[in-house]
Amino acid sequence: MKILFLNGPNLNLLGTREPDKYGVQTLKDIENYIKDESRKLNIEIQFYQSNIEGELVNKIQEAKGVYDGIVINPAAYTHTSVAIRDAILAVCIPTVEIHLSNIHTREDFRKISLTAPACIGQITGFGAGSYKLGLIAIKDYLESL
Ligand code: CA2
Repeated sequence: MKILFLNGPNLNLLGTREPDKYGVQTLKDIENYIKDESRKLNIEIQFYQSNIEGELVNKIQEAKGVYDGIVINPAAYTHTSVAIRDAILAVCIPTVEIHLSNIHTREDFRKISLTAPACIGQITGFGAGSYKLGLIAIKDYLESL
């Protein structure tokens, strides 16, 4: 099983600012944690971060035929990106949306996700744990097919 983890804008800053909202771990720390977990589950993963919407769209398109599932934290693009939503729908790869913070308890504009309706489900508010829960969710979903 091959899973692609995608990370949107500013997540490269994790662990350096706003630890109250997003925790103290860097994205590299989370990647290492998820790599350890995926090894135990015999899952191959790739981690990718971009601040550029089109690069995330390209990665989703390129995942077709290569990855069985996608776990995505689209970050701010969650609330704005029709392009990412359309790309997820176009490739027909089962996708789980994840967030570190609980977007439903924050500002009104964060409560709306344009990307979640293209996904099989959304996990939000468990910090770095959302990445592990995303891994388990996509694995269970793919095994149930
Ligand atoms: O809670 C999440 O995972 C978010 O996707 C994080 C995004 C935010 O726009 C979404 O509404 C919810 C923000 C990621 C920015 O991360 C930073 C990390 C450190 C310092 C500044 C920003």
